[in-house]
Amino acid sequence: MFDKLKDALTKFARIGVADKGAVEALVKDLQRTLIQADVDVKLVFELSKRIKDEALSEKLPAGLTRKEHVVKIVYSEVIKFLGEAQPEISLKPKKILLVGLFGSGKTTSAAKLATFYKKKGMSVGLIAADTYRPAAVEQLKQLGEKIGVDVYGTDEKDAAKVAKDGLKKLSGRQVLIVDSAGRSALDAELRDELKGISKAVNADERLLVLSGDIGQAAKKQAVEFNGIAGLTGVILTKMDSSAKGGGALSACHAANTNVQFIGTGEKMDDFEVYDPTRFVSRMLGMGDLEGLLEKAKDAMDPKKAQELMDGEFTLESFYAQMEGMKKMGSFGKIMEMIPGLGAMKLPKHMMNEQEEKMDLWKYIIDSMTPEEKRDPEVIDSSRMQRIAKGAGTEPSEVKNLIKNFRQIRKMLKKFQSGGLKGGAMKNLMKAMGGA
Ligand SMILES: Nc1nc2c(ncn2[C@@H]2O[C@H](COP(=O)(O)OP(=O)(O)OP(=O)(O)O)[C@@H](O)[C@H]2O)c(=O)[nH]1
Ligand SMILES: [Mg+2]
Repeated sequence: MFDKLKDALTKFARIGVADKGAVEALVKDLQRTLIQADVDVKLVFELSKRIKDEALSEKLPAGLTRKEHVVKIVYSEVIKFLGEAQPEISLKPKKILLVGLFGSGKTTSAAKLATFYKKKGMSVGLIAADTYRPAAVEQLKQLGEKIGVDVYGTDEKDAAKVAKDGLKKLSGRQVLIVDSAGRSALDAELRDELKGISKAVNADERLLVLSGDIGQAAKKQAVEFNGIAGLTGVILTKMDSSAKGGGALSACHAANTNVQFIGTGEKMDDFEVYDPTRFVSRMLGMGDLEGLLEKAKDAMDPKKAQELMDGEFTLESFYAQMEGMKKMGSFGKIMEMIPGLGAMKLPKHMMNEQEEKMDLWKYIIDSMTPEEKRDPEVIDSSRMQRIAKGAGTEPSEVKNLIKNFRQIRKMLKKFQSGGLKGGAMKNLMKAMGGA
């Protein structure tokens, strides 16, 4: 699902003009991908309508091209749709009860949660209250041993009693996590059992563990389990291996449950707090677009950006550009954040050099005459000697600066005249100028 969404946006970023046809094509791609990810069709159409309406009728905010505007809308609508609330994971002492159907990942998640809180410096205990599946206690004990967390588990068959005894036995721990048994469906037996455990544990957090691969069926389960246990949150597992993760996420959101954690693999560290912005950024393959635009505006002098756009590219504007980029973070990372530009990589050595050598370059440029700054091609070897001396460095460094300058200039020229005219680079420059 994620790759396809990325592809759709990259395709969109590459087209010339973001007109009605282009927006409609993008929305179609989006629809197809979301439906394949098992998102509820009705929700998909609501989402596409909102995107189309906003993208085509809203006035453009200052500083954004139509294309950037559309990408931003897609981005924020998808976040809203998958649940934009950032879960708050408190580090207060607490009791956590995990519930869910067979094989959803409860036991694995119990150990992952234990690892999570242990890393936060809290003492943790695990309680094996799955008295249904024969090997369940042993499974949790093994996991506990691996991560260095005490596990309470016995042969006792009454799950509520196990939970109670375990809480007593491990009572000094700050975080107590109770694993429970699953069934293939939420039948009367499981219902009764969960009610019993719920009462015995009186947990601060009651988390439903859902496998991402069930897609929109997550909604029904979330609603039903909520009715029994009064859920405080959801852990969505197998988000690494499932094409239906998007469907499960949107279903949890539609069921008014908040996804706290996502499981992204079988290892204990394959587990993270669900961060909607980060998740969607990764999914759409464009980093934190809004953050970038904010930062870019602060970092770049609009006049300098305009000079670049007008093709008046001198060593001084080159320097200003580099400095702006440096303020924003690594050059390479910034390129990756712009949809469509990620693929266009600058030579790596160049980015590193440029970041390290900013101060030296400033001295070198300061030692040049206005004529040399405007057109470094006039710099012959005797001028190079003089400039190097003035900057307290070697002529080879001057040469190196000019080489970098030429490379960027060549790239800019290509953008200004070539196939990407009016495209991604222009957007980048415009974003930097903030106008
Ligand atoms: N790829 C992947 N596999 C996972 C993830 N979470 C759990 N699994 C795997 O899913 C399988 C079932 O996990 P369990 O933790 O035993 O599930 P359970 O809900 O405790 O199962 P029962 O106790 O039988 O109800 C195991 O093979 C896990 O390794 C995940 O986030 N990603
Ligand atoms: Mg289990």
